[in-house]
Amino acid sequence: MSTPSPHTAAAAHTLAQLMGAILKGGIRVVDLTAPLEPATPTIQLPPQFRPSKPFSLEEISRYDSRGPAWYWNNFACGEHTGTHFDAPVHWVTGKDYPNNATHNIPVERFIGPACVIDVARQTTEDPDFLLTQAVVEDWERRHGRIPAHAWVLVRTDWSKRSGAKAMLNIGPDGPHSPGFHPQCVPFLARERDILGVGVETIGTDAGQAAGFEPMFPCHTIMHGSNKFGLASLMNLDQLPPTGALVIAPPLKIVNGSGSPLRVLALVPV
Ligand code: 23J
Ligand code: MN
Repeated sequence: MSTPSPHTAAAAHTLAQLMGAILKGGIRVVDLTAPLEPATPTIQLPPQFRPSKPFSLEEISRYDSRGPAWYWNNFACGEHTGTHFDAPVHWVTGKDYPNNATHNIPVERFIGPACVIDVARQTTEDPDFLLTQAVVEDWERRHGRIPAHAWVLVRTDWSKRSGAKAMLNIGPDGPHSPGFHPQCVPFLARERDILGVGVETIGTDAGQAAGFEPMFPCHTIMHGSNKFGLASLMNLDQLPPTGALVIAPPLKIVNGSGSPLRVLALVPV
């Protein structure tokens, strides 16, 4: 081994301090992941489009004749099931970026500071509420400018709705759930150069976004800007507006468009 540089020593100190704070309680680890089970709601697209499989478990053995000392399952689900990551290659607008899939995105881009924008009051009053640039700029006047390489997490309290029916909130004209105003997405992606957005709803776009111009603007413009999405997050009410660090690495599926994942936030106490 070569002689450690002063930089290495400083970095080792930083990591030791981080671990110490996690163990002693100075930093709390908050799980932003929803339970993944057959009841986990999946996105409902208009009927002309092919649907995604819900989550299922199939027991291989459980300490029995099929495997006397071990328990394990096969599982099946679409890549975009439950708490999941959207890679740029998921959308046609992001298909030509290099390193745009789950296996080849540079791993540093899975970790970033969280800017948490609370619009729970607005979404309680209006399930079709759309986050606008004006609301983001008002947040910035109170909490500072969104830095580059940040995760922008939108708190709607949607994850407190229990069951697929309340989450999807489907009416005669399709689903009703909050999302992004088409004009806000280029602001976040290009003027703020964020890593991506995270939401509590089943997808990053509003329930009614199939009919927006452009169609599904968050997917179209975020992935068209080589940015990511995180959907079906929970516990955003446990995060401060700034100061938390979010870790969100998807499974290394070769040529994956996304994957279910565990999302953790490190929060100063
Ligand atoms: C496919 C088509 C439309 C949408 C989605 C997937 C998602 O929300 C997703 O999970 O990426 S809106
Ligand atoms: Mn998705």
